[in-house]
Amino acid sequence: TESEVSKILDYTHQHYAAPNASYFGKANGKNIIIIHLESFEQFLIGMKVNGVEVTPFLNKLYHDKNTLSYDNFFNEVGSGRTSDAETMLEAGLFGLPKGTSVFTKLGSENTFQAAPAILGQQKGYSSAVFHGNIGTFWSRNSVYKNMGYNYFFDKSYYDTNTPNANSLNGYGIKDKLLFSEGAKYLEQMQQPFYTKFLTITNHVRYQFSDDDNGDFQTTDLDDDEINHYFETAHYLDKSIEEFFNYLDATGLSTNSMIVLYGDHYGLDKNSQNQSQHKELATNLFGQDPETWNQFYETQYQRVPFMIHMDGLKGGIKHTYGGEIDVLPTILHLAGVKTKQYIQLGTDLLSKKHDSVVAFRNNSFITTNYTVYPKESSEPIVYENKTGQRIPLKDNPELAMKVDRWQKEVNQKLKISDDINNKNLLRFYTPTGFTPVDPTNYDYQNQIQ
Ligand code: GP9
Ligand code: MN
Repeated sequence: TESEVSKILDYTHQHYAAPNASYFGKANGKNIIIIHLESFEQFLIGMKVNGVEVTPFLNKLYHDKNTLSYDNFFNEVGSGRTSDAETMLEAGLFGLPKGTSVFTKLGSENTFQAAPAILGQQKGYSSAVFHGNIGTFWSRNSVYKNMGYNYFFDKSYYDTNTPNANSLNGYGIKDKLLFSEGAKYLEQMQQPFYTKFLTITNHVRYQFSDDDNGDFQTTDLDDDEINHYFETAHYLDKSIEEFFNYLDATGLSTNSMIVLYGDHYGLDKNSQNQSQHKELATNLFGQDPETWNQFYETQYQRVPFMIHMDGLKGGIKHTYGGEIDVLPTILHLAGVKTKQYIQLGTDLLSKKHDSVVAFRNNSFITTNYTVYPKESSEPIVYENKTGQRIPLKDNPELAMKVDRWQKEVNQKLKISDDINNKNLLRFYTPTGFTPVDPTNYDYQNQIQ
């Protein structure tokens, strides 16, 4: 109700991180192109297999002088996976705690004040999502209407009858086709546009056909899923390169800001319930298997986050942050103030950025520590630098800090759950914002 909303507004005002003046509005009036890198983990950046880079194009982009890159950026998804990453990106709210997704459980009914509507109303942006799967997956065809997306180009919009015979995998058309076919629609969009390309080929099972990857030779580990992961990641990298070539050729790259992020882990548990990250770390990166524990699993929740734009002052930033922080970061770059919106992250470029990264199971990571909530006795705390466990009983000062961080994390997740579960945004309309009317949109998607 209204009184719950006013408490939440107290919270967001207290936690508000004002934009950094040297970045605010730097992308004013530019197109915004989001590239959602399916299941793409940070360790792939710079990695070589058999002497060859897995993702040569993204590696170059990562080091480009016009790219802001982050190496301590974490995925914060729960069971909603891709759709949770989208909820954070578009609405600045977390996914749900367990077993379900905001998109499928609530998104078709709930009120959002999301990126496409904000940018559309405040800066005249048109908006679209491009995705190779059918429109009903994760209920996207109805959620996007509530978020104010003008267009949703799902699988049915792309011509799969191309010379590229292997155009499909289990979850939809392959990424090269998504970008090359998507370009037909992108070209016709009114500028500036806010668009999102959801890639899919690098999705678990990592199905792949050999003819796409030239000479790339993958690893030879016992777990074939890991071997295939590098192949589809390599393919994804190529598809991004082709898309960038297209953006350069059409001149779109000079008036666009391109944002890339990995949505969540790609390696997880294999059938024996062994950690694939452990397999990777011990077989390829030389870690002693005896040392493996939850601390390392959490370190492997890093995913890339990059912002590329002509004239942007780039560099590799070590700031700790996560997916919840993307929305205010992008809006501030676009020259949109965010104080009146209920968004739970903070601008990564702000001097007031909150670097405590909350995970959906209430564990968290800070610049120096990785923490798991107390179950019976004390919280489990590791030092990031050494991976050593720090007993809190000898360290009352740290114990107090951990306690404070944990309360903050719990509170933030609880506020997000209340907003989502009780559909609280219907009781609040930010100044200058017009509630979205989903009946304004008709996507003509493939529905089965
Ligand atoms: C399906 C795709 C995959 O359309 O977004 O979703 P995921 O399994 O990663 O949540
Ligand atoms: Mn995903």
